[in-house]
Amino acid sequence: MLNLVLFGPPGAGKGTQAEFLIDTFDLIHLSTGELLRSEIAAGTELGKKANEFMAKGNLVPDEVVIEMIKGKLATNPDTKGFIFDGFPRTVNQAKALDKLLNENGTPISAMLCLEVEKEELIKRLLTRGQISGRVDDQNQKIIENRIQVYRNKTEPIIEYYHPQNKHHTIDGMGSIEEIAERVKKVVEKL
Ligand code: B4P
Repeated sequence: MLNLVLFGPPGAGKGTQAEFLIDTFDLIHLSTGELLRSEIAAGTELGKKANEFMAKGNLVPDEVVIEMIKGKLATNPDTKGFIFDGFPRTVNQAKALDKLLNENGTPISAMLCLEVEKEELIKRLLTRGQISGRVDDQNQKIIENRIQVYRNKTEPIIEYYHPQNKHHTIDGMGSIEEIAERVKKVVEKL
């Protein structure tokens, strides 16, 4: 089973590169951002709670996203593997994910870390904000908060995967196709 963590700051291209990986390697895409946005769109209690955090560019509490992922893993037992996009976002979430996967004997194969300069991240997200209607993409202050939250709470996860030899860095600057080619090369070697 191929279980990939697609990692990087907001706007690094996680969701974008996940599209290529799903087609090439026949994996199931689990994006916590997308799952949370569909809860918001459906007006559920979970969505209402998540929106309070997401609109400000803060992380949704660990227990909410862990429960959500747990449900998705259980409903897809026969897949060739998963792409975890935007999850884990804290060391706590990384530990919880390992626990869930180890119960099934299907650990994380690799963490693919997309590296992109801050100015480029802001440019990409503001551009998306003009068409997507996502409130968290429309305001530079909120975007900068998301990047700061990434540095403080999410980046430490690298220190969790690195000693397990699962951490791979990928240059995330350039065209979407160029980056997809780099990602593919890393995955093919696993
Ligand atoms: P996410 O939905 O994960 O949003 P994201 O970090 O912006 O990444 P995304 O994958 O959507 O964008 P991409 O870089 O592909 O999270 C949103 C919020 O949800 C978080 O802030 C948090 O509040 C909450 N949340 C989600 N998961 C959570 C968790 N586990 N725990 C707690 N809270 C959680 O693309 C960005 C843009 O760049 C796109 O428009 C794309 O077209 C463009 N782009 C991509 N690659 C490009 C390239 N090479 N060149 C030019 N443009 C490019």
